[in-house]
Amino acid sequence: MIFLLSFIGIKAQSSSFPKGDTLPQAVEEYICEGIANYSPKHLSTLWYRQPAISKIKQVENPWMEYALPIGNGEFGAMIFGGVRRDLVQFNEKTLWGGSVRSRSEYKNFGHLYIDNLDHYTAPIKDYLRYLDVETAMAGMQYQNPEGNTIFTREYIASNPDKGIVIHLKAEGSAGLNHKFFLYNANGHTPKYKDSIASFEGKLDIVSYNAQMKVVAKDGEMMTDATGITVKNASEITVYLVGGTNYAPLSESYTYDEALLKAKMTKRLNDISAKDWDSLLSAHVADYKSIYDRVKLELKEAVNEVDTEQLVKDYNNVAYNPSFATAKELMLELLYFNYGRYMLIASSRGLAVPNNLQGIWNNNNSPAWGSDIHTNINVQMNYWPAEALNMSEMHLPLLKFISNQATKQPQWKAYAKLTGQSKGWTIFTESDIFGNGSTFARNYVIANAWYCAHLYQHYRYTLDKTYLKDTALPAMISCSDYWLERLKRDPNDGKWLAPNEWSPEQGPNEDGVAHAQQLIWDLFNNTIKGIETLGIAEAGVTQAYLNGLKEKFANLDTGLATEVYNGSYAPMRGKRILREWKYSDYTKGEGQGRGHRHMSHLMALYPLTQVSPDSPYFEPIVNSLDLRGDKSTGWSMAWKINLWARALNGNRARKLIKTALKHSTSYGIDQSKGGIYYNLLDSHAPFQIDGNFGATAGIAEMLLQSQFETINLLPALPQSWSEGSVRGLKAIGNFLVDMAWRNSELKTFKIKAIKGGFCKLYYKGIAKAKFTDKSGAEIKATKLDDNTISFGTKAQDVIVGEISD
Ligand code: FUC
Repeated sequence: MIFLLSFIGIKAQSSSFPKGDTLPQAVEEYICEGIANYSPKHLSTLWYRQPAISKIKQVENPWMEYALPIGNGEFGAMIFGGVRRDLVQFNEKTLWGGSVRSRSEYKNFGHLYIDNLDHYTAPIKDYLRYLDVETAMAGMQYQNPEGNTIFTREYIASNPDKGIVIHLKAEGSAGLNHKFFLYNANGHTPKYKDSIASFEGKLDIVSYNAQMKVVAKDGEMMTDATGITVKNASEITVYLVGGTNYAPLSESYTYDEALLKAKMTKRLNDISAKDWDSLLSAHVADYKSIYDRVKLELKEAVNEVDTEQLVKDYNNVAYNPSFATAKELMLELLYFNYGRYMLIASSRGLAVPNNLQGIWNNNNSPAWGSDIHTNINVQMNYWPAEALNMSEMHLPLLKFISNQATKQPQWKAYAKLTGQSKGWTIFTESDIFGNGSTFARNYVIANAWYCAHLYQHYRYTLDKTYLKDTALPAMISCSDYWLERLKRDPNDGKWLAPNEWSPEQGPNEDGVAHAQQLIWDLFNNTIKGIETLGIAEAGVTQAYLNGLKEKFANLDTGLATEVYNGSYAPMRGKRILREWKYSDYTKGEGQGRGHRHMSHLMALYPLTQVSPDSPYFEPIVNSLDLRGDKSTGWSMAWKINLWARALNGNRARKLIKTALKHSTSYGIDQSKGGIYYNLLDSHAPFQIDGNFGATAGIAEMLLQSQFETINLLPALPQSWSEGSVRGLKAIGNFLVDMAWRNSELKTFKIKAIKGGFCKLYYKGIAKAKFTDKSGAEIKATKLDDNTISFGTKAQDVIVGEISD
């Protein structure tokens, strides 16, 4: 049973916090015969024929390979679906070890076990485990060996009711016989009383409290010091809540720990006063109010093999630019929707961004502390938020940035530490208490990257209150930092960021492209933000604005080219974008072509500095090509977005094919990027940025609006020949629906949420027929054959039809 022990956590025990609780002794799972025929109720469903810990498919890390995530935005779990012993491994977003003075890590919270008291000797029949991404519901079912009873189990993490609920049911002559108990991953053994289990404790700063209640229909219940036992019930509902006393704005980052227990007790009382049906319907309605805003259809996609088989079949089909099989389309669609699902499940509520694993972690020494990494990772976690019309899911990051930049002291102290008298900054490895580790302390440009997110939310929502209160104060303060820090290049007189780094390679130099492009973006957006509000509202003087504009006009843009003469023959002689101002590509560490970071290509994506008609477009695309395809999970996800911005849909899909390759490592291994069978992205190991990055990339293939023109189907791969999408968001707060056939746009609908000037681009669009929401024909202003515009009022709808 080595595989069982290794999964639940030799590592979980390496915590430095008081021990007391011990992991339950491993038990051997029953042999489960998988369900023969299954057709999921909803197309976007992950499903499996074995529990995560299975006697038949033994893997070293079932959590990473097979367990399925649920979450309510803050509190979540990984579902194993075991029959002999089920495991619901849970987390809460603010349960971090460490303090403002020491390196911190995101922790496992605990385990909820459901042991089966029926002692089966023959195999279980018709086993099924699933995660329905369309309703945010996980489940499992099986038949007992006698074949007289079907057992079902459903799991949700409810946002409206703030907890995890599990519903067990027996249909047939046998009843439910189970024991429920908890494991505290950081401290003392749980207590049990009157069908309620609880544990509490304290890490370095935060205190935590978890409570579980078991309610059974029919049958008998018994509570002892080791758990809650239910015999012969027809239904059981389990309620689980958990939280910490983390408080993002308090000086100590906590609130009074005495209040935490009462808060969790109330939460448990409230949720357990409701029955399963009402909790489920409130949960599904709440989830769908976000998830259903977008719908992607790739014609022919069918969900007819289990998800592990789907990945295998997908990997067995070589990339074909002109054709995708039904299974390939299915996995691509499912992966896209899974990314949306996981953002809703991990990023609602509290002003704390997703860490490297979102909220899901079973390891008390996770890779990189499962921290908040600022040189690509935490940013990528939020790439899908705006374009996929989930603006509110962006807020936990945006509010966190605003709090740290303007209210809490640490990031301002880091500005001083790095030699400036004004502003704020943070380093690459950071946490929820405002700390940055000592790693790469010259990488201070993360502040500007954060500001790009602050302004992006405004560009999509046009929310001026947010611009004034949240975004602009942090952006102006960040601009102050850079206005003071920039130094003049003695050769060309341009303003440069001193001694910066191009993550994560090459020399530290003045004026690396990465930093210059980010400062260009920061100043550009700050100027626009101030002009949008006016200087008085923005709280600056005209002299300040003039000074900012002057520095901006003389800023090194981070865009310069060189001819590649390195060792990769196919690219030799081509013009590429310079990664360093002074060192040539081959003199940096860029001799090799495969570095995972595309730090100097920021200007193409996620930033918006280089457009297809820019002289830097071709060199930047060459640089992208030079970096190659295969890499870590997040790197491939970034390349999907970059190739979409390069307007090369086929290459973007080729990257999707590469990114969805099954990963064969659970440890840190840069050469094993891909996905696990539960479709979690692999760096390796599991890192959620790649999930979110790929989801954003698919949106970027279908719609782009970064230059204030809505570009319809800018990078549609030939192999997605027929399909439709509903509800994508464009900059300027427009909603876009499109349908295409034979890889050509046929119909589209634009809804102007706030009104305003609407410019559309698609090949031959001027020939389209346009109607308004009442069906009456309307006239577009033709700018050229491919570009048209409309003036719109709030809630106006434009429907376009392009005839064959
Ligand atoms: C960045 C990357 C690594 C890894 C780490 C968490 O530093 O360079 O590949 O993703 O973050």
